[in-house]
Amino acid sequence: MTEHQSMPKEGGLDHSLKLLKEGYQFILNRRHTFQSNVFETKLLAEKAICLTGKEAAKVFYDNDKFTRVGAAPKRVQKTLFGEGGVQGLDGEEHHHRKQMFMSLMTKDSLQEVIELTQNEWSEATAKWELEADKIVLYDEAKKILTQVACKWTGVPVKEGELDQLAEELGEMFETAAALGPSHWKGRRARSKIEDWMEELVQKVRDEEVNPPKDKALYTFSFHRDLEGNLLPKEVAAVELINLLRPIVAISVYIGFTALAVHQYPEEVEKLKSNDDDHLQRFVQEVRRFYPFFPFTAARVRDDFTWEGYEFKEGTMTLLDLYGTNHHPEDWENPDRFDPDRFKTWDGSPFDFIPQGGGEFDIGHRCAGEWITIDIMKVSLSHLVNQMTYDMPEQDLAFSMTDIPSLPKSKIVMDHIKRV
Ligand code: HEM
Ligand code: MYR
Repeated sequence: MTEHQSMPKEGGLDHSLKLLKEGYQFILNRRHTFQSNVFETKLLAEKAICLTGKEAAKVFYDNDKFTRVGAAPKRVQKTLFGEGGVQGLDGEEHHHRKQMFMSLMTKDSLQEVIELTQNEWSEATAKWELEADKIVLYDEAKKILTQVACKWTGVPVKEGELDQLAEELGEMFETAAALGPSHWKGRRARSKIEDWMEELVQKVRDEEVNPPKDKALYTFSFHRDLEGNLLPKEVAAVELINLLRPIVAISVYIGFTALAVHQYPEEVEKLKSNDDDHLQRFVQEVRRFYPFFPFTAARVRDDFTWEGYEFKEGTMTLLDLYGTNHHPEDWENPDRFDPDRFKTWDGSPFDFIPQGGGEFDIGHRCAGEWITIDIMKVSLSHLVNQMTYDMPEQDLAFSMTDIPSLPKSKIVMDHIKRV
């Protein structure tokens, strides 16, 4: 039997502001200080356990040990997640709802996302070549992906409303860790988009709007829960937004992809043949290397002991996603950008977790991970092989403390031409 030992603990009343100030480095800094992959701190006025690394991730994704009910802070629900969505469910209810998402991820449906993305990139590049002195790639990517997301889900949007929608979907994830006026901007964006989406779900149910039956707008509007009831329209709206918002969030990864293309020309050479393995490895390394989703949260389901440490029922627990992707126990030279490391990666669901770990169906691993990888590959291939451009003098530094992070300039490009 393992001896109980006391968990390394950060003293003091509350460290929420430090978390905001230190961003992606909050858990990492304390891992160094305590020389431990487990420690206790205080966040949002309650005791919180922080975990990092592959072994800790295995425990975090054990459904018998952790629950998601009541795990996401209210302010994150009001901006990023919404209320009543799949992120906060457990057990059978979660499995059934998650199935609603995963059933969209068929081969044909993913192929459709790839083709939509290719078309939007081609149209946009043609327009930039003709009309734009320069572009801000991140802002353009949000528009491209808003089109992709709406077409793929069957959500109708008028041409003139697209830019505004791209901005508002962006605000939901851009403000997820913000305070003050920015936080309120995120709340307003969510509340407006939810109203619009609820109305749309109602119209689909009333057959005033008739999307194709295989589109998410249709399947989510008519999804039935385990008791055979339609979802409240508020919840169906939250789940549809759980498709639109994160597809647009891939713009952050597109920004980092363009940065990597700029910073690692020797790696880019390998992409010129458009070989799928090389594109895949480059994209995986972008998702591992650059900071995006910092950590995820759950609560201890029932008391348990792990490695001698006691986890008490109800305790808020954070798993460091960024830190796990860079953990020196699991990665060689973790701070080196090296796509070839994925040649020999064993595919573990616990050490490479930019979009969460564990299983898709019964766990909370990101439902959109395959879409993300496909959209990134198409975008990378387009940047390298379907267009030429210059990157004028700009500030490409990205912060390790701002969540979400992005190169400061948001990637300015000029002299754009189609190839
Ligand atoms: C969950 C990251 C894109 C849909 C998650 C989680 C993370 C994540 C960290 C939570 C994992 C956990 O709590 O254990 C990301 C990142 C993305 C992205 C960094 C890049 C932009 C997408 C896309 C979609 C999507 C494109 C949909 C098309 C979801 C859904 C969940 C989720 C529905 C909830 C899953 C559940 O609770 O069971 N994502 N995601 N995400 N993601 Fe993503
Ligand atoms: C998405 O829109 O779902 C995908 C990307 C969002 C990244 C947002 C980064 C801030 C996350 C705050 C973390 C709070 C977790 C409890």
